[in-house]
Amino acid sequence: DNKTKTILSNLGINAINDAFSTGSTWGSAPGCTVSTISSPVDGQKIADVNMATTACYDKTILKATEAFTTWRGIPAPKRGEIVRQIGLALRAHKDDLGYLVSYEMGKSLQEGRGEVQEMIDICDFAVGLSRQLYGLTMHSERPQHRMYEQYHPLGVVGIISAFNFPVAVWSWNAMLGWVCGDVCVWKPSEKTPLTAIACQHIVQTVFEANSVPEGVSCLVIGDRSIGELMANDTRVPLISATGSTRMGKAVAAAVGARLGKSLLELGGNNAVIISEHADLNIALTGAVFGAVGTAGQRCTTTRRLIIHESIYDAFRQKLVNAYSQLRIGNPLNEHNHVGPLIDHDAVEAYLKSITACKAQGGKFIVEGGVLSGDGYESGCYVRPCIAEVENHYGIVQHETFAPILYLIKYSTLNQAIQLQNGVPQGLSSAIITNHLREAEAFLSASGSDCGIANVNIGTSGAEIGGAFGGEKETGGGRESGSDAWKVYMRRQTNTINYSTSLPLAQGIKFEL
Ligand code: UN1
Repeated sequence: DNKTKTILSNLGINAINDAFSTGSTWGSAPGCTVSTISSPVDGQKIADVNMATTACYDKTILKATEAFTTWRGIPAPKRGEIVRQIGLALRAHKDDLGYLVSYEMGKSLQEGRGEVQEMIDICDFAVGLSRQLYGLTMHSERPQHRMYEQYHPLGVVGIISAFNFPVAVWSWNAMLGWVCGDVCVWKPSEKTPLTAIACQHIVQTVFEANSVPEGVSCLVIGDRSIGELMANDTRVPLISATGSTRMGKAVAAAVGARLGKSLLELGGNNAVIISEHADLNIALTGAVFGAVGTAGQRCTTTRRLIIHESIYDAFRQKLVNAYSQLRIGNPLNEHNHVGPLIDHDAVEAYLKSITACKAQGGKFIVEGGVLSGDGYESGCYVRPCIAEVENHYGIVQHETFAPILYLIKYSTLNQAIQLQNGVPQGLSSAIITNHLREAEAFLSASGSDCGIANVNIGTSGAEIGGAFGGEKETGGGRESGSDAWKVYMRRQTNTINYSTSLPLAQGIKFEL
């Protein structure tokens, strides 16, 4: 579309088919296969991009490794200053980049801009952090000895990101990695290379102005074969991967086999418990945004509502009414609530899950289906739907990345918590209640087993200041805020003897 062309030229992007970039150098190699990217919004082709080969990957890693020796020597607050400038550049390009995210990925324009806002927020966070990479000091058991710990840069961070947050999740990793003194090699989802290319350009303008060496920010456009190369590569000490549990298990096995570090943010199966003490207006808006926002394609999307029996029928009716008012259509039109799924495979998976749900006993109270006709030409628009189910159904235990919401009834809070925890995933969770005891029980050690547990807020839309991630099949990683930065550094314990003798620890005597 024309707007996309204008935006690309605003960003100084002439060619968008290169398979890799190490900064100002962009390139491809003989043997690159071509992948055609089209928008789920209107089905129009956006670009043909080259997919990186092993040779492209190797070039990138070599440059990154070389750049690390310079970058790690720049004081952290100086690296933070450069990240501050990236935040300014993102502010300047917020509308353009937000539009590209929306057009390439299909989320609403507000959410596209919101995603860029998350990037700006993490830049600000990283700037502050660049002066706060604190280690502890300890009291040595030996006289005239000093003990402390310091955090050093780790090296090359491999970032594998997913299509659903095509730019924000990369930025959580890259901005923190950069202030920590690491260099980053990013493999974006092969479904959303354009927004990644745009980010690399924005960063590169700032890096060039600050004479940052080639290789500190690298991009490799490729499929899972590139992810596999990274996971097995001992030159990449940390792999941060976002995506399906299946992908995460493969990455963890490969990285683990070489005793590398991995940071995994995988599937969720997030539930909201709606208590009989809930403010039902908060419950309704939270549940509907959580379930249909981003067309159900957030890791934090609300997939299950666990509703108290005394309000079940009334709340079900409210949901049905709310769903009948949803406007499904072009996400660039801010009037619409729900945009398309990412591609036809996602539509297939959505349809299969609906069929499976029915076969397993699910009863649909809002029917699903694929939309066709005017405005729906891409074939990626589907109806958000709702089914009454039981928690143990195979399909309910599984994360389908689509707007299918499951309703489950409960009678006691303990039972609700068991249902909430009774899935393989453990990312986000919420309770809507005005009852202090219920809220605290939900947040206690015997409450939610998820990485994120909210009260009177839905499951999605976390702020960057907290550590983001989850337990069980969600992979255990934490990125973004709090002390998530520690995984991007190596910790070193230092003991210094300034006495004139050599006392040994644990009182051991050894005389020559
Ligand atoms: C994701 O879906 O991978 O909490 C990230 C949220 C967003 C990030 C989601 N801030 O919904």
